[in-house]
Parts: sequence; C-alpha cells; structure tokens
Amino acid sequence: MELNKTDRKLAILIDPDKWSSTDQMSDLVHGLNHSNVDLILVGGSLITNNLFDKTIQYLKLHLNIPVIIFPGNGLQVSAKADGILLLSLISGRNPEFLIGQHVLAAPRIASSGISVLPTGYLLIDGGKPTGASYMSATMPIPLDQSRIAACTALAGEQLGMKAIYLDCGSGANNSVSIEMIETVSKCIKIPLIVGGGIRTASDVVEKWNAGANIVVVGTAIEKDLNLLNNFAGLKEEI
Ligand code: 1GP
Repeated sequence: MELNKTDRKLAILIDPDKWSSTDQMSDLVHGLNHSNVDLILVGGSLITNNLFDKTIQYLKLHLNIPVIIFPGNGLQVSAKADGILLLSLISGRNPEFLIGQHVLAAPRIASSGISVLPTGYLLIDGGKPTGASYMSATMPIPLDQSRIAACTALAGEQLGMKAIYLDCGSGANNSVSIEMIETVSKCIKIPLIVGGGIRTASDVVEKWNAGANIVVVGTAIEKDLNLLNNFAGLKEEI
C-alpha cells in the first residue's frame, strides 16, 4: 500500500453493519464503479453482523479499487483485503488500543499476508461523543488544540508510524478544522488521512487544500449514495 505526501485521494468508509443487504451492496458497487474513489476502507468501532469478511470479498470481486481494513478492534482482520491500517490510538491513553488489540491480532495479520500500514490514529472532538470515542474509552483532542494534535502526530512519526489519521469519528457534527489539518500537515513528513463528519464535495476539496492526503467519507454516502456523483471529476476542478 503506497501512500505519498503529495497524494490527494478520496476514500469511502464501508461499515458492514450499514451495508448489509445485497441490494444495498449492488447499488454501492454500481455507484463506486462510476466514481473517482481511490480507496475503500472497511471497518467500524462495533460490527454486530458476521459480514466483515463477505463484505470485503464482495467489494474485491466487483471493484477495481484497493480495499483496506480500518479496524475498530483486533477481530477485524481478513486475508481477502489488500491491506490494513494498523491503527494505534495515540491521542488516547488506553493501552488496549495502543498495543493490546494489536498483540491479539498480530498472528492473524501475519498469516493473512496482507500489507500493513502502521498508522497513528488521533481522535479529535467533533462536537459529540462517537462510537469510536465510546468504544475506545479515550478522550478526543479538543478541536481548537491544533498544537496538541501536531505534537501527537509528530511523536507518532518519530515512533515509526507511516501515516497519521485525524478522525472526528463517524457521524461527527464537526469535521477536523482547516487550521488543525494545516498545522499537523506542516509538522509531519508522513501522509495525513482526515475523516469524520465530512459531508460534501467542497468539504473534501477544502481538506485536500489544507494538506490532507486522503479524505475519508462514510456516513454521508450511507445517507445519500448519489453523493458519489458529486465526487466524480473532483480532481479536475482543483
Ligand atoms: C470515521 O472517518 C470516518 O472513522 C468517516 O466518518 O462516517 O462521519 O464520514 P463519517
């Protein structure tokens, strides 16, 4: 999985709980095949159905877009994916999400043979508690504390992480601010992923312009699949 500091990529997050019917998946695949989406992320802070593996398999079968696991916990591993963002929740101080789940998942990740991208994951306060903040039992970084986010991201880079993910959490009221993206992006040499509460094509462009290398959209696509049409041709506009 190659990511670069010059990338401007769009990723769609698929939570298998939210795309559980065959009709939904068929519409999704049709929409994605006519979009300019660069990456598919699959995962969720809590997945209650048993469709994780099948969802990845279906997406791989019907799409020519890399499918990357965005794991909410150590159970979310599949050999059918192209890779995994191995998230360490470095904004938090809960050892379970800094290293604990990783120990449990390590043998399965190794035997799956999928590519691994060690990623420093920072939860940012998006104006409401989210599944990620609750399930990880961590306190997000306040949205106006860009310096804390930048120092945390820099520490992640110094620890050897290959990407940083700033996330307000799925369905957040507010997305990561332009100021925070600019501050963090300038501080690190590794690629920056930004997600949580991003709803429109213009939001995506703003985040790219601020320094995000990958912008992730999940909930907005669940609510309106037609939004994918707005994303088509986005890169030609900038
Ligand atoms: C959540 O960044 C992702 O981890 C996507 O968030 O669902 O709010 O788009 P949304």
